[in-house]
Amino acid sequence: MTSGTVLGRLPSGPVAGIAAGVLGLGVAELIAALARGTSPLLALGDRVIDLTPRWLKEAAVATFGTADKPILLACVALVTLALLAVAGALAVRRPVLGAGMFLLLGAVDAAALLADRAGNGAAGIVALVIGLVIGIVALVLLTRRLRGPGETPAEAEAPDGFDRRSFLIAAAAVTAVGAAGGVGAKVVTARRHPATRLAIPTPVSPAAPLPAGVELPIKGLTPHLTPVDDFYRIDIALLTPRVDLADYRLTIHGLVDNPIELTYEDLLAMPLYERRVTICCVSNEVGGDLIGNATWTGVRIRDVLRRAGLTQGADAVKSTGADGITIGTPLEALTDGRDSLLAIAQDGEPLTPDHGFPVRMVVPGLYGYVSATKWLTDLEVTRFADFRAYWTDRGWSAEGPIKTQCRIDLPRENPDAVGEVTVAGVAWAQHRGVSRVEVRIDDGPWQPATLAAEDSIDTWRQWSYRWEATAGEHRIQARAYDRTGTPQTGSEAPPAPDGATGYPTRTVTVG
Ligand SMILES: Nc1nc2c(c(=O)[nH]1)N[C@H]1C(S)=C(S)[C@@H](COP(=O)(O)O)O[C@H]1N2
Ligand SMILES: [Mo]
Repeated sequence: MTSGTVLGRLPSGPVAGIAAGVLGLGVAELIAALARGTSPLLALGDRVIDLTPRWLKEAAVATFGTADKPILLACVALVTLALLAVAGALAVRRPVLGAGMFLLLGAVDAAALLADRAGNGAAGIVALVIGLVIGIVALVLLTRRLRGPGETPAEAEAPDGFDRRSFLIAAAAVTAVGAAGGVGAKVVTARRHPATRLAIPTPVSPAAPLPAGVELPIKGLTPHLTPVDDFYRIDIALLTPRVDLADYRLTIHGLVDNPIELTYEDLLAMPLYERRVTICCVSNEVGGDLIGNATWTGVRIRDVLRRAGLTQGADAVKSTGADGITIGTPLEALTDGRDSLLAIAQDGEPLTPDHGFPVRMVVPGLYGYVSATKWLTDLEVTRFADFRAYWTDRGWSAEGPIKTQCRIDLPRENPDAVGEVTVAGVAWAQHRGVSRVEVRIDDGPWQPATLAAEDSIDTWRQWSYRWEATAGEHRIQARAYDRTGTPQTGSEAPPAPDGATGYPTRTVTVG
């Protein structure tokens, strides 16, 4: 047993624990995927998100932005690996303890699967149990090689017959089978998404042609339209709900004359509207990138509500997503004439799973957490006084109109020479419209920026400013005005409870 590799020096017990655990998890993931069950690993991650306190969530989004989920998953994976290693170390002397720890980990995961609201938790649990049995058998078999005849760990005493090389090969093989199961599970779920085979009917009301000049000819400036792949993603669902179109139903009920239930085909058969709308997250810090502009196609929410027939007294719609979220939206924003949509397409293609397939809400002028429900399954016409929603339960305000705001995107780096420097960015005040943007350098006077052509009052607007830069360090600030003539506020506030304020600021050193 004189393997000189790094692997060779790893303690065998933990190696056996990790190998057996990876095998069990891989098998469980694969079976869950094949049985259309909830992924045991993602269910665990989802539960962790649910139980994470708000301050920590905010810190995670602030620090890692939209990478918060991969990082959370990596943490869950690391903790799991560490616990598997401990189980392996225990199993060398006392197989029962090792197996017991596997069972304990399995029980925690089973609890997470039971709490799963989005998918098929039962099939996930069956898969988990099978994976658990296989993992425990592998753990016992692998660690048996490490025990001497009299229950003494082989490593310490190198008893006859212990061959570390063949042990490591066995452990590596077991790990590889588990990893293959995990990859297989990914492939199976990725192939299942049906959206690519769907065709979106031609809208009765297409989006207006893009006005000339919405795009300023400036290299490196944020494009007017955000490609789907670059579109920010914020939700509580680590486990992206996979909604089967055959089973999909949208229920509209509450304070209505006739509750209705619509299938996906029912929605496609209604008049479709296509609109460009910039949506934005209330968690967006000043200068942040949790905002994007897309072309959405869908049914007008007011058309659906009219079909159901509104009765007196309602002031809100409570919507529910397949991930279990509840969101409260002022009824007025859905009926006052703006194009609030039950969107089925983004940029002409069916919604992607990440952005709410098959149906999501898009409401011009309101932050996502009070309006942009993804994987929408239920609309209840109600009163704000009669319900609580997911985020308002967590301290965010019940109403969330988007605040007038702007962002400085250029210059991205310190200008290397004095003279003309292009300062540019985007500004938004959805459903009021942006009328003016100003820039100031080093607390000097506010100077007007050049605005790109307005697409609509529901979309952001690019702006630019030519700055005669002098050598040294400078502070650039910008502010936007909405069409009522009101400038954004300069007083600084954090995202909670209803959206960050303050001037975007960039400090650069010239020369
Ligand atoms: N079902 C569901 N819908 C949701 C959320 C969610 O967690 N679950 N998050 C909301 C929030 S906070 C925002 S900002 C937008 C983000 O939409 P996007 O991920 O498509 O950019 O979705 C909203 N809709
Ligand atoms: Mo959000």
